[in-house]
Amino acid sequence: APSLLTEGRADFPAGFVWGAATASYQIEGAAKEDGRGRSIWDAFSHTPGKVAGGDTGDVACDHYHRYAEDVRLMGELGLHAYRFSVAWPRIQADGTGPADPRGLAFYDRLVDELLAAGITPYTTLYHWDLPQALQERGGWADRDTAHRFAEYAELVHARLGDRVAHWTTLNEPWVSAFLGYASGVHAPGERDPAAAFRAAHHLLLGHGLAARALRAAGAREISLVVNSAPVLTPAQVADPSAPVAEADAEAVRRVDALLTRQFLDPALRGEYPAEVLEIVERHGGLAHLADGDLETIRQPIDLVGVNYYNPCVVESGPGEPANPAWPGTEDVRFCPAEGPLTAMGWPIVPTGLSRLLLRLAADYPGVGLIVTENGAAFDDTVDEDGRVRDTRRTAYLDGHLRAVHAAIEGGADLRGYIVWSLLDNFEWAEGYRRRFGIVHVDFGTQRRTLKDSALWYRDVIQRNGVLEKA
Ligand code: GBH
Repeated sequence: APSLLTEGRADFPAGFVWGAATASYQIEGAAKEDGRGRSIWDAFSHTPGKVAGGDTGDVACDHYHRYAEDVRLMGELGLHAYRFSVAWPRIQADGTGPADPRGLAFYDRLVDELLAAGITPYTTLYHWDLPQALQERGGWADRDTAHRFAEYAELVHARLGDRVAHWTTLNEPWVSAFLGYASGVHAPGERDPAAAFRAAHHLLLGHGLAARALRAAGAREISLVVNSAPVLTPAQVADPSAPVAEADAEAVRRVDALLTRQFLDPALRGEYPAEVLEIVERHGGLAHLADGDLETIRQPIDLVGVNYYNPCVVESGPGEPANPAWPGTEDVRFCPAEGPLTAMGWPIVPTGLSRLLLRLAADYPGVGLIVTENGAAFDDTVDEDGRVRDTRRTAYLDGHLRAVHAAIEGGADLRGYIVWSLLDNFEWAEGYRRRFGIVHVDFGTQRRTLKDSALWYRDVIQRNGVLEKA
């Protein structure tokens, strides 16, 4: 019922997992410490003009040194789970060879600190910081990177697997492939659609090889995290049952195939959608798809992690060139956002999350779902009394939690909700000017301040639900 999305009390099932997330390059800093090699994000952020304000992850939240304080904050919030990623170049400086014990030791300390605080670690193996040495050999556009990734995954699991049960192979392969190699807005900053489709396939292959290796090593729970979104026409954003003209439906199908089905169909069904193969064929061809790849990619996994921020709004646009991040979308118009926006300029549409979760539950039965990222950037400041009054973030989170609740009521097998992000951090091409944290970070002093949304979230976790009013 739509009322569930907007009002009333919503209680979550017993055992529902409440968490917060970060990623290595966005928070750790200590870019040259303990043998850490360079990643594609070090190279990219140090290239003038690539990141707003010339910001880099050299220091970030200095979490590498302040992890114990950060875990204490997590404890204050009562988090059940902390989702973090491992920086591959801390484990293998150039992406190959034996593990560096100093890099492993950092994650070892972090995991022990979490467990001592009663917080369950959710470990992501790849959140975009590829060793630069592998990029110089082609990066994800080269097939070998998939094999290197599986070896790296085994090294991390060998050290942490006795204490970490929850393993994610990749965060958002669509972003790695299409913002990294097609639009060039992210590292490595290439603009080559054929390379982007090869990267997408090799990321999937890396996922399959790593999932197989993790399973053989005894990993308890394995997941793939995707950035997915419902693809809607402008009319459908306001009214889910609005009629859709056939030309618009075709635009919607193509964008959805590229965004979601390109990744989940191979991973969960062992096949690419026909419309994706047809687009790949026109962008460099299919020679990189080897016999047996789809069997490797389709490994039994336990969960799909869903990162949701906003719907993707498109309609038919005869004569439109392809969006650079979306090769194959000629004749599609990507519609500008309307209504209330976050500081990223992203529209706030909580119903998009319930639609998305119910759709994934229906199309990919038999795999659990977990929201691994959801959150919003606003221009937060610390008031004189030391408070951060981020009421819009609380309202955003409240609305999206109601959407998650509605999806559970609708039958989706939803295991938990992980907010993006624990901390204000290095927001990729936007640098530090965009703040997603429920904890404010003063990047001059590294002082952390719980925002009002963090205090609200603590109460949500404690009562396992949201009240009548946020
Ligand atoms: C996530 O990615 C990341 O996992 C996280 O590290 C990051 O900090 C967080 O979200 C906030 O940005 O239509 O071509 O312009 C963001 C997912 C998917 C959001 C693509 C922007 C627009 C693509 N992104 N989306 S396009």
